[in-house]
Amino acid sequence: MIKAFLFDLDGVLVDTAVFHYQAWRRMANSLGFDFTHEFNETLKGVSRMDSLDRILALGGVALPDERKLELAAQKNDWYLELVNQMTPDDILPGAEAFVEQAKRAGMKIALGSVSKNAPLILARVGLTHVFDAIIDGSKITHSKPDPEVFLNGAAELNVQPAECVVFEDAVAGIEAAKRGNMFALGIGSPDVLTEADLVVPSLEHITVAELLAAVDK
Ligand code: B16
Ligand code: MG
Repeated sequence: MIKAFLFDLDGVLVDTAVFHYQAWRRMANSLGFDFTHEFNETLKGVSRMDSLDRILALGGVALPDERKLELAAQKNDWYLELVNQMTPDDILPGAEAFVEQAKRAGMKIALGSVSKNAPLILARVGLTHVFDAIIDGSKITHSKPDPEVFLNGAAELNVQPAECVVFEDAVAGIEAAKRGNMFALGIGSPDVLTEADLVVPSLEHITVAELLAAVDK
């Protein structure tokens, strides 16, 4: 029986992926190269330092660790300039209504994000209070596709992994959910999220009752 919903943040509740893309591009441009929206897709759910390594590898740039830490800090400053302009209007369509529906249905709710900025983002959009547990980048050692973030969420909610549904927009996040033995609801395209148990375009397109019926099938 499903007892808990574990929500990814970026791409499920808010669209911070566009801000990550702008800030990482600004950094790549400062080093003399660029990258595409398609490449940005592969960074979703990937931690800050792992994202930096992937971008530098794409640009063929090798740097000492000290310089990499400086670049990551610079990117984060640029990213935060954008995050600090967020308001409750930046919650993705259907997300808040769905979470409220879930709470009324008695579900426990956790956040499972590898972002170290997750608490700030939740505060900006006014969603902090809906969560029974918040697992963010400061509480994990492995980014998605490792299941750690979701397993920690289940443990903090005191439920078994098989009693959880994970809501994810990233390929790495779906893999993390499946490796954690959880039902994976993909938010996006079935052509991209091929390993998800079910895919919907957004949380506007499914109700809690429809989701629980699909899990039971
Ligand atoms: P930060 P999620 C992830 O958030 C993003 O998808 C990914 O692009 C980002 O690099 C990562 O957080 C780390 O974010 O730099 O803020 O610590 O999808 O797990 O909510
Ligand atoms: Mg995401």
